[in-house]
Amino acid sequence: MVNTHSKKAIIVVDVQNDFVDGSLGTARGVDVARGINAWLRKVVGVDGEAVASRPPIVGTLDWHINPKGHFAPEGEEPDYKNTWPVHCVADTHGAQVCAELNPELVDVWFHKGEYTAAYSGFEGHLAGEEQTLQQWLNSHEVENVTIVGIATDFCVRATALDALNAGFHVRVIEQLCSAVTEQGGKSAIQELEDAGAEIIRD
Ligand code: VGL
Repeated sequence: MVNTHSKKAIIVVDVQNDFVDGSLGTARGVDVARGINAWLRKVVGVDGEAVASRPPIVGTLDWHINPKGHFAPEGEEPDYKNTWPVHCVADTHGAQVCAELNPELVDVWFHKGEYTAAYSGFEGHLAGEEQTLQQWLNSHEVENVTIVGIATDFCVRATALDALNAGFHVRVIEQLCSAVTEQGGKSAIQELEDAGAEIIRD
C-alpha cells in the first residue's frame, strides 16, 4: 500500500521549445505546456499565495553540446528512434523552457545529455554541478514521483522506468504528456502501467 504521508515530488520532463514547436515539435506540445503550467500554479498556490505543504517541483532539460550520434549526420534523415534532428543545443532558444510554462514554477533544474544521448531525467545533474536527480530526490526523502512532460514515448518513458527501477512509486499524468507519435505514446503508457506505474488518465 502506498503510504499517503510519504514525500512526493513532481518531475517536469523537457518542456523545451524544440519539443513544443521547434525542430522536434510534438503534436500536443503547446497544450501540454499550458496544462502543466495551470496545474503547477494550483500546486504552488495561485498568485503567490502560500501553500502550507506542497511537493518540490523539479524540471529536466535536454542540454546538448556534442551528443555525438544522437543527432543525425548532416545531410542524412533522422530515423526518429535513435537519431534526431539537431535539438536542444545548450544555451539556444530551442533548449529554453517554452513560453507557455513559467520557469519560476519549477524549484530546481537538472541538465542531461551534454555529450551523449540522455533520455532519462535520472541521467541528469543539477545545472553546473555534479549532484544527480537521484541524489537530490534521496536527500529530500522523496518516495513518490509524479511525472509529466515531453516526450511520452522517449524521455517521459525513460524517466518513469528509471524511477520505477530505483524503487519510487511512480504516477504519470497521461494528459500532461505529449508524444512524438500517437501510437508510441499509447504503447509507452501501457508499458509503464505494466511495469508498475500508476497512470492518471483523466
Ligand atoms: C527526446 C527525442 C530526442 C525527449 C529527447 O525529450 O523525449 N526525444 N531527444
